[in-house]
Amino acid sequence: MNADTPERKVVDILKQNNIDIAATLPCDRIKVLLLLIARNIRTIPLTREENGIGICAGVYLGGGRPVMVIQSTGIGNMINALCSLNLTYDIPIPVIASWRGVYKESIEAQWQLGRRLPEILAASGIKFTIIESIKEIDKLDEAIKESFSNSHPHVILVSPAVWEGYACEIPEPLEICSRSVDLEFSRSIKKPVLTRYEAIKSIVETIDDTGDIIVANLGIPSKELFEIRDRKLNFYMLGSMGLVSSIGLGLSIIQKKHVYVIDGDGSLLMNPNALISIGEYPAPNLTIIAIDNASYGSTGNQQTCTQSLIDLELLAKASGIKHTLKAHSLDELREALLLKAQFIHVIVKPVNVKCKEIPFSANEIKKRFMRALEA
Ligand SMILES: Cc1ncc(C[n+]2csc(CCOP(=O)(O)OP(=O)(O)O)c2C)c(N)n1
Repeated sequence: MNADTPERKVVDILKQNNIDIAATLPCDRIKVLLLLIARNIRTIPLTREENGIGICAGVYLGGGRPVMVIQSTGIGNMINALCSLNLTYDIPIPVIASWRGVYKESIEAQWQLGRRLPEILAASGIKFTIIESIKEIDKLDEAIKESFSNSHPHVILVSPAVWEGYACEIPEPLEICSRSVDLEFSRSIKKPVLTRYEAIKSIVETIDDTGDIIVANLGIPSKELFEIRDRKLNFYMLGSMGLVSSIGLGLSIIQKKHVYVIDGDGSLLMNPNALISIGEYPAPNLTIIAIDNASYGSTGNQQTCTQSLIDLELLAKASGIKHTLKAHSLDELREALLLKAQFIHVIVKPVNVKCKEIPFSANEIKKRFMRALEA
């Protein structure tokens, strides 16, 4: 590949900035860039951009320097996560977005969001930089540095004009091999006896108190964990429903410590894509504990479809997660935790224990957690 192509310059800038993980989802205009990034930087392919925000937040919290490389339409899938995670906790993420809808755009579906993106980002309080041509490529370096030094997201909208006129290697189509699916699954789900509080207490009592990480889901699970045992290696989610397992994945990719994620049925059903990334990147130090009370417990126990339709363990298996277990009792849960199963489906009653509020700001939760990881 020509050494002076815009794509090469982008990869050089990423390397100069010590970027160690790139979370990507394709756009036709950056297919050559994506190929080059995959050859040079550890790449996590995404199935939905919002998950990249969770994974990259976990990577950053664990001491890494992530970047996202996506199509600008994906920003429409990320706004809540950017605001409720990155802006709330002060977590940086440079997002290189192939800016569609404006320059020589023939796809009508790109126009509406694409043209409005600068206003949408400005109104959301998200910093952004526009790069219109290769002459402005140094702005990418400045934006990456700005994101990390000020601990907030920075979107870099890169016009397709940047890549125009250079002779580039076109990616070869993949060779698709034959494959088989061997999945036999039959489980009985008993009437629940445990509560979420009892399950979380058992998790805290079973794991390594001084060495293991717990990432707890938003709402009552975080408050219950705080009430049972507050520790510096607890990361409490205050928002970003559906992203807790993605954050756990990011942490486990960059960290050696074991990461236990307390997720919920409502949250997993909001974002089952998280399981697909975990299936694709099986980290030996990640355990997802799906506490299934068949309801949106934190908002008043409205029923979810795990009661009637979906088995979360099967969903995990179908997503490529191999070592899964179900737990109805404290003994079963303890055993599954000691086995460090990748996914534990815990059947509980919809009971919320009244707990005090977590007295820390998001920034305090983040700083305390990151300091504990550095120690
Ligand atoms: C995008 C979004 N939609 C809705 C909510 C409101 N909300 C907060 S917690 C929650 C329920 C979470 O349910 P689940 O994951 O099953 O966990 P549980 O509270 O039952 O432990 C909901 C709907 C939200 N925070 N974000």
